[in-house]
Amino acid sequence: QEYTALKLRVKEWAETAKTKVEGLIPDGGEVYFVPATLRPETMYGQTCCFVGPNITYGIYEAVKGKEYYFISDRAARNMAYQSIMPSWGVYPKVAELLGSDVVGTLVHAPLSVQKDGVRILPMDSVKASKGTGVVTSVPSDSPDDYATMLDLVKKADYYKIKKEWADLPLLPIIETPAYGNLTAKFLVESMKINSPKDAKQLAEAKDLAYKEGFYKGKMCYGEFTGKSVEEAKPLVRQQLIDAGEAFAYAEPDGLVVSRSG
Ligand code: ZZB
Repeated sequence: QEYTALKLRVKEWAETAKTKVEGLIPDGGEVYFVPATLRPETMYGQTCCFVGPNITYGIYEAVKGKEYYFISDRAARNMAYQSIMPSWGVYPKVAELLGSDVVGTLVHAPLSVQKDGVRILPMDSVKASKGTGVVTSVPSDSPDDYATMLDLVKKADYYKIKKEWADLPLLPIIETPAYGNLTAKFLVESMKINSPKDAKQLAEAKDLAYKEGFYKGKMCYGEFTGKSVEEAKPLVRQQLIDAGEAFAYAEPDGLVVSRSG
């Protein structure tokens, strides 16, 4: 799997995170949350970024004294063998935090219409074993994100978040013949998905959204408006990479199995 790893720069830490990070990042150093995405063309519509509240994350030094990535241990290790970390096979960990420690942190999300930044929010279905364990949220086009957003808004107190961190307008980014320009909302409603825990139905909705979006979708927002998603995807990706706001990250699936077998 070739992902686009996006760099969401920390603007303001949540209280718990601030205490744990204090003194560990040098002056002039920036920390980035790094979600792995297969949909760079949807980045305009980011409304928040998810972490698993019970997952343990690290902050790793990626550019000496300058760039620090908030990701899973597993992702840091993989990155160390993809020339993303400063030296081959090495991934210096400067801090360890729980997902719940960083909920409420404000980050800058590249390309997002939320120019003042988006919040780090909890998502129980984030897998520690996939991508970087950090997931950027595009509720207009990702059924999982849309279902989670509804739940966060409905039970903001239970999740210990401010309702307005999750309750943001959906941005139409991609027009499709079958589902209109808010694919995730359309699918979640028409399939009567009531909770982010409806894993089976959400997986089905995700599959439908991917196919319709990729093969029939047309951009209706941003610089590539009018182009097909198939054309726009690599263009947006390259633009982010050229701006230093993203990098390629590959998931080495199957490697471990074949080595031990
Ligand atoms: C933004 C985005 C916008 C995504 C969209 C999807 C969609 P896949 O297909 O199963 O490989 N993701 C990444 N890492 C994790 C994780 N650790 N746990 C849970 N979800 C994760 O899934 C790749 C997508 O799953 C990624 O792309 C990411 O969400 C999420 F409009 O990033 B995506 C129809 C999907 N639309």
